[in-house]
Amino acid sequence: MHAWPASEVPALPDKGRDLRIHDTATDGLVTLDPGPVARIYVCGITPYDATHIGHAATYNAFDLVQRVWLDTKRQVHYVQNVTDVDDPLLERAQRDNVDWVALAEQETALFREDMTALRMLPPQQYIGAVEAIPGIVPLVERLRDAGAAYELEGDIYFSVESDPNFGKVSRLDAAAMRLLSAERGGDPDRPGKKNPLDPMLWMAAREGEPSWDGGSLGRGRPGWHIECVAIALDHLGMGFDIQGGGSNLAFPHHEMGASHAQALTGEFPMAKAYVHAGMVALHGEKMSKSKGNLVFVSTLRREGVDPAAIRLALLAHHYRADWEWTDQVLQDAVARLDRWRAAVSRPDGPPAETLVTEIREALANDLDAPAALVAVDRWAALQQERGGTDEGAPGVVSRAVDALLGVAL
Ligand code: 5CA
Ligand code: ZN
Repeated sequence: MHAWPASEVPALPDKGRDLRIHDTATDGLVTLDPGPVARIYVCGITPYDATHIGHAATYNAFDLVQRVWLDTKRQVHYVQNVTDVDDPLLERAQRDNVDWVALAEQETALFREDMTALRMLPPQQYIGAVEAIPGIVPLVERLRDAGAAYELEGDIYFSVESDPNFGKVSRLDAAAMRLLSAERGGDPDRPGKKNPLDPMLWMAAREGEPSWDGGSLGRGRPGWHIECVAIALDHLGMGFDIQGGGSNLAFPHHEMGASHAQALTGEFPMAKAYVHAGMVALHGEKMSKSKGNLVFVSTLRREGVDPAAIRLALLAHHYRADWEWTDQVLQDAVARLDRWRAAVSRPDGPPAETLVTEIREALANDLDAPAALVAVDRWAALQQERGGTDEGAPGVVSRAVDALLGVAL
């Protein structure tokens, strides 16, 4: 499917620093050395509702990753999926008595608009699960033929015991895994499974549900984790630099994905770093489509909130932190945007070179966007209090804020 238009990224003088980022699998900071083309896979939305602030915060983190890489004068190969067939989407369509395809298309279109408004860089490949099915079927067949998968009443399950590295991405104990499996789309209590954690690779066609030709698997639809593995391996290959998503994807989604890939290729890990963003809450609870405690990006836009202010509100929180959306968070961002815009509206100002270095260093240090904002605040305060004589400094600041933080002043 098509992605969304790219906003221009101004080139800055010299080069930024290499990215050091937290990897869930080693629970430590790693300095990535991506080569001339950095490769990143970010898990996309399940399009049954509009983009909320939690989604936007997660995509903001991985947008910063790309901006840091681009600033090191590398190219970025970015792939994102759309989970355009899955239980929650079908359930929502049935609840609202709408066609599931139309619902997915409508919400994906809204997501593209939101991403464009927020100046998130688009992926080079934006791939729906449905369009990936012809590539998924042979992978499931291979897993089955290699003994890493088994059949249960027509459904095909992956056997986690086939993978010696199972557990190394999320590093959770068996009890925690079992709990999260039940919460996050698994079926640990289904009788007949070899291991309660085994995830489905291929679900045999159910009455009244969409299904596709699965070759020797029979008609059905793909499991969630194999969808992302098939798309990532097809477009990026093994050993790409980052797989990203919110922290709720570490287990089971990214754990199972790494296992599927290990069973298919004999290699581990699929991604050099597993990077996870914190969860955004509203009224004390994680924002989630299933709970309905949501603030939508599109609602704020409709109310006339400047998308640059939304972006600044996201950037004010470290990507790994869990944080709470409040009116105050937005008001602070609006005020900050006003201050910054006033500061860059003059032709000259305080020197900007140090500021560019500070933003670069903050982001290279595990995407410390809050520190980058504080550095810009300092420059803006100086400009307001004393001004400066460096001609063109405000332009340098504008370009740096645009290129590195995705905020158009
Ligand atoms: N389609 C799958 C990934 S393949 C999925 O998780 N879709 S989603 O629509 O539920 O979530 C999209 C992304 O937003 C995921 O990375 C998820 O971890 C992240 N996300 C969901 N809720 C929040 C939240 N409250 N705060 C931060 N990130 C969130
Ligand atoms: Zn995914």
